[in-house]
Amino acid sequence: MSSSPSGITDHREVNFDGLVGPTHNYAGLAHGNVASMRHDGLASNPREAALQGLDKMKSLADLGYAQGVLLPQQRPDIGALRELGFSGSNAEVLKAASEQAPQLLRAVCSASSMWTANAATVTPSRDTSDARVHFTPANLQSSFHRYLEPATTGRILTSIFRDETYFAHHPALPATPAFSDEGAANHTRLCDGHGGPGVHLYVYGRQAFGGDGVEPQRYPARQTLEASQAVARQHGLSADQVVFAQQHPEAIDAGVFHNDVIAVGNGPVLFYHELAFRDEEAVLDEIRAKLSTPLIPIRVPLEAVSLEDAVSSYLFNSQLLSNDDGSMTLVVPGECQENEAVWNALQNAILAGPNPIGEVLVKDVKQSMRNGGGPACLRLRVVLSEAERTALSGRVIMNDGLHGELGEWVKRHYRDHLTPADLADPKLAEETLTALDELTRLLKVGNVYAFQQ
Ligand code: SUG
Repeated sequence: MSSSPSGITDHREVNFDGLVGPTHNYAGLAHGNVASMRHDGLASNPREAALQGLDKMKSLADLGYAQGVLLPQQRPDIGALRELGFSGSNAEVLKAASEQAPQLLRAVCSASSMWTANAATVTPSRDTSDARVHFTPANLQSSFHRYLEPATTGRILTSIFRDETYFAHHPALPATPAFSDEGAANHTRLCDGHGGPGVHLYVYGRQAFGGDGVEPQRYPARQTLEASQAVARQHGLSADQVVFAQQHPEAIDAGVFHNDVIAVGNGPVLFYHELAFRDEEAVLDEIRAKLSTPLIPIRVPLEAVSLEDAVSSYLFNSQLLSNDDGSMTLVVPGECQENEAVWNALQNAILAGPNPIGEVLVKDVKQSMRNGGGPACLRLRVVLSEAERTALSGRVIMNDGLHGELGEWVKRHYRDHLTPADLADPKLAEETLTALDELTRLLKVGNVYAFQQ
C-alpha cells in the first residue's frame, strides 16, 4: 500500500518500530509525561511489551504496509555508571548504584529507545539538496536516561542505512539545552503523495535565544526552535520547504511533551487538536502557502476532546497510513476505545468527516502506553524510493519469517515480570547481553553495541 496519489509510486513510507528491550520497566523517569509519572514503580512485563510491539508490526505488514524494525539498546548501560564513578566488576557496579543512587540505576536500565519517533529526524531524498535520505539522531538531552541513546542510535542507523550513495548521516546536535532535540516526534512532513515534494512542519516548545518568553510553566518544553532550525539546515532544506511552529504552552503543561501527542500528519492531512499550536491560523496559513497541494486539516475542538482526554487516550499518537486507493487508515491505541468522548470524536467527526480517513484500527500497546508511548511513538517514519529500499543493509523488514524468529527470540530471553528492585540483578544484565548479541546476528546488522566494539 502507501503509494503516491500523484503518480510517483516509487516512494513508500517504511515505519521502523523499536523492538522493546529486555529491561522495559516503569521508573517514573519522564517529568511532564503523565503516564510515566503515574506508573512509577509498577511491575512491568518486558516479554508482553515486546510481543505487543511485534504484533503491531506484523499486523501492519500483513495489511501491506512497509514495516521495519530497529534494535533496542544495551541496558543496563554499565559504561554510563562507570563514567559516573562506580567501579569494580559489573555486579559490584550494579550493587553500588542500587544502594547509593537507585535513580541512576533506573535511568541506565530504561528501555526508552523503543520509542523510535525520538530516535532521529529523517528527511526523504525527494526534499534534500543532495537527493539522499538524511538522518540526525536526536540528542535527547532533556533527560539523562534518554541522553544515553544517541550514540548507539547513530551506530544502528548507519549500519542499516549504510550505503552512502543513498543515505547521509549527521551527528546529533550539541547536547545542551539550547539545542534540545527530540527527533521526529516534533517533525511532520506534509505532501501530496510520499514521492512528491514535502513541506516540513517542525514544532518546538521554546526558543533558546530571544523569543517573547511565552513558555510552559509547569512542565519542560523539550524541543527548541534552534534545534529544529539546525536539523533543517543539516538536511539542506530551504525556507520554502519548512514551517516552524510553537507548540501551545497549555498543551505542554497538560502533559503533551511532544507534538506527536497532539497532532499527526500524513500526505496532505493534518489531524490535530485545537490547542496543538500557539498560533493555529498562522501555522495553517504558512503550510497552505508552501504546500503544492490543498491542505486537509482535521481539527478536533477542545469541546469535543479535552486536553486531559487527548493525553490519557493518546488519540493523536496514532499512525496515519496511506492506502493505494487514496484513503488513509488511522492506527489508534486501545485506550481510545475506553474513552467515550474520544471514541465518539473518532466515529462522528473523523470517520464521518470530509477527509480521506476511511478506517480506524485499534492496537494494544498497553505496556508501552504506561510509560507514555503510543503507536506513533513506537515508530520512525522513513520514506524510501525502491532503490533506497533495495540498498538497506541487514534483515530489518518485517515478514512472517522474521516475526516468527523475533517472537521466539523474545520468549527465549525476556522475563515476564520486572520491578525496580530487579534492576540490580547482575543476571538481568547478563541475560540482556546474551539476547542482544544473538539479535545482531539474527538481524545481520553487525556489531552495533558498545560491548561488541
Ligand atoms: O521520553 N517515556 C518516554 C516516552 C516517549 C514517547 N515518545 C513520543 N511521544 N514520541 C519519554 O517521555 C518513561 C520511562 C520511565 O518512566 O520508565 C519515558 O522515558
